[in-house]
Amino acid sequence: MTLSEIATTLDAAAATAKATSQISTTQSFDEDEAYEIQRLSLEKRYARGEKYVGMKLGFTSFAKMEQMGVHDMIWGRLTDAMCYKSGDQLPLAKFIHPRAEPEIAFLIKKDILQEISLEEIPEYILACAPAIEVIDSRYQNFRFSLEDVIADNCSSAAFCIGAWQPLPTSLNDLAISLTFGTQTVQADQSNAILDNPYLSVCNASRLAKKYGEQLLEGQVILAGAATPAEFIPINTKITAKVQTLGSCVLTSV
Ligand code: OOG
Ligand code: MG
Repeated sequence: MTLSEIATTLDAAAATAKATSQISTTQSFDEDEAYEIQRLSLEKRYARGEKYVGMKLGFTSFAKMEQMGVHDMIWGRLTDAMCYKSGDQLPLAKFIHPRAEPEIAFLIKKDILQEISLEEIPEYILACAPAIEVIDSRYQNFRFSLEDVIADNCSSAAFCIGAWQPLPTSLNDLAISLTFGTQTVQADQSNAILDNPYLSVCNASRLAKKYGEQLLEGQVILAGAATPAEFIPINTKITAKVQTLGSCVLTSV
């Protein structure tokens, strides 16, 4: 298949919520080609009217890398159609085999046009918030190589951001948890995200510059999960909580 044909296959799998087979088992492609497939598949969403609203990072914690058997940071594109408000219902029929992750989101204050340092973050980032990311690999059994998952827009499917909070001096040593109903299904510390979640912003700026993607005022960055992801059961209240930042809720239906 050409890169464009792979993009069409992955876009159709996402749009119809039907899993497709892993690409890398029949055809090899490298990381740059994988990002080109991702770009081409997002073009199809934009052509249907969806808008790019920011970037998500993946595999920024060892727990996530271990869960999925891959060992490098990745990034994907978020669109307005993936965005849910806290308190919304999440219709599971729109997805293949969705999983939830507790995350931290950042709101961009000023266009990020080059790689920024930790010291520059207050100049470019307005606020942060607890978030839920819903990932939904378009590959059967959620199995993929690093190139496969990049091509598949890093499993991006939906996200929900809680109330924005002013940036604290540090985002270290905060408890992060994911709860289904009354049961805590995942919990860790914010340090699980690159030893410092603010480093996700620096890495997003580096990757945006490298791949020519936007990080503009009003757009968002998802830092990457602090814990492994959990399959979402039906009729379940999903809560992501970040100590001092608050929480964010979706209910699966
Ligand atoms: C890839 C997406 C990983 C994260 O936060 O690490 C990700 C996957 O696990 O399917 O979103
Ligand atoms: Mg994630």
